[in-house]
Amino acid sequence: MTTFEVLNPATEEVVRSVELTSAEETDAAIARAQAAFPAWRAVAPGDRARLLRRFADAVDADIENLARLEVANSGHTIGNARWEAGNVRDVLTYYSASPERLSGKQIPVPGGVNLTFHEPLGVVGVIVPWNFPMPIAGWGFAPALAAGNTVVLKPAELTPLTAIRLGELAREAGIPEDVFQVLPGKGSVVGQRFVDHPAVRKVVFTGSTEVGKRIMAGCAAQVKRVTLELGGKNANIVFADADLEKAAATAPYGVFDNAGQDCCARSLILVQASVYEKFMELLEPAVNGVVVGDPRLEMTEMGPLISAGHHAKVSSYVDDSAPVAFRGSAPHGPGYWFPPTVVTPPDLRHPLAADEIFGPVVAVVPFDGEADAVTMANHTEYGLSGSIWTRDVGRAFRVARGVEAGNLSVNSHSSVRYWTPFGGFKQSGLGRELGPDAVDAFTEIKNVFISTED
Ligand code: TAP
Repeated sequence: MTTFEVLNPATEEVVRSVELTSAEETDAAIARAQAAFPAWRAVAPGDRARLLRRFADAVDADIENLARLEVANSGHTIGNARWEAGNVRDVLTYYSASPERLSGKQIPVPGGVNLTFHEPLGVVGVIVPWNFPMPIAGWGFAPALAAGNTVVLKPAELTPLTAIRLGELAREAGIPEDVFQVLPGKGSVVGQRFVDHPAVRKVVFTGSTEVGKRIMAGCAAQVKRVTLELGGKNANIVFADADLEKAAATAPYGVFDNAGQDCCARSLILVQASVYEKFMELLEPAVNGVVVGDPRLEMTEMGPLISAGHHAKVSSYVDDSAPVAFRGSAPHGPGYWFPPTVVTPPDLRHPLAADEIFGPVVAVVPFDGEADAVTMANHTEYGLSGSIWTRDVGRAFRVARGVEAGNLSVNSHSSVRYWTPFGGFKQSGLGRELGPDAVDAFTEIKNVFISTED
């Protein structure tokens, strides 16, 4: 049995050693999930709903523990980590309403009665990245379980601790052991078995676009269902008529939250040229005001990066030749610290303006008019989220409809609300999570015709 030492990214100390699941153990877990499927799908809708609500209650009672685990494992600020645990509870509660509402249609046809049914798929494999270990797990397993599927879940190798705890809480709540299994391990081993094993009927993947493409290609061999939530290079468009003070004060939080390790991070700020200088003057104190430090402290707004390897990757973008406008501060000493950094690349082809850096680095580039802003926001293979700052309602709608991205916010940086659909255009993904229709993505529609003729 191989093990992995989970490190605290704020201190570089070992938090815990976790056993890694092998390919054989993954196959055995998938076989157990497959065997558990007939009984789970047969649980009466009201009982399945009750079990999910009990699971939500167990998460609610454990929020402080889950949050502290995430602070230690991922370096998330304690405030964020509490929100993330609460999000798992809320998503479970929201989808606990689904089993009793999973109705089909009665469609008028000649010669009989026609009904549609939403049938569960079977075993669903959920592959989770390290940047939001709790919420991204919940967005997959909650609707999948609600629809009557069994679930095998692979957390990221770096961040397995809260997923393991959620598995324990599910069992405490009465969800049968083989209905929801958490399998810590390597993507190339456990994740790959989810793709290759024929009993896994759907893969829900969140992570890099590069790995996502390989997962999609692998799933094609069995026409396996797949949902992909991938990267983003999201524009925050600030028009001259906006509330500039508010736009500048909030821009750092739109990108530096979770140390920029967020696929929805607004890491490209497009500012109308006529107010560019003024915006930069307002942005500098806002960036300096971001409190970076010990993520256990209530006042902290930004913690460390996840790992030494990721720190090296982010650092490679900000060498001595990088066009740095100004930087905030970060602690020295142990931990993968990186200060909030504002850069001004000359054009959108520059890697600072084009790549998903996935760290606290934001590029600011001027634009001339509304049409330029839309063209520039769309100048990327990604299309996940974005923000539009303007006081002109017509412009807000025109630009929101013009930007090729799945999740846009006007005069705000909000992307994720569990009531509303979340997902990407272009190479940011395939399919949608959350919102009222997410359960449908974990079912197949079956059509049944019953003849009424003599
Ligand atoms: P990925 O390598 O894409 O990892 C995401 C998940 O996929 C992890 O659980 C990983 O397992 C697993 N995985 C890796 N290779 C696999 C395979 N062949 N088959 C099945 N599963 C596999 O992302 P990362 O290394 O965590 O981060 C790299 C970059 O991806 C980041 O710098 C960032 O740009 C981007 N990223 C985007 C997002 C979102 S939300 N869009 C989230 C995280 C990262 P292991 O943990 O064992 O590698």
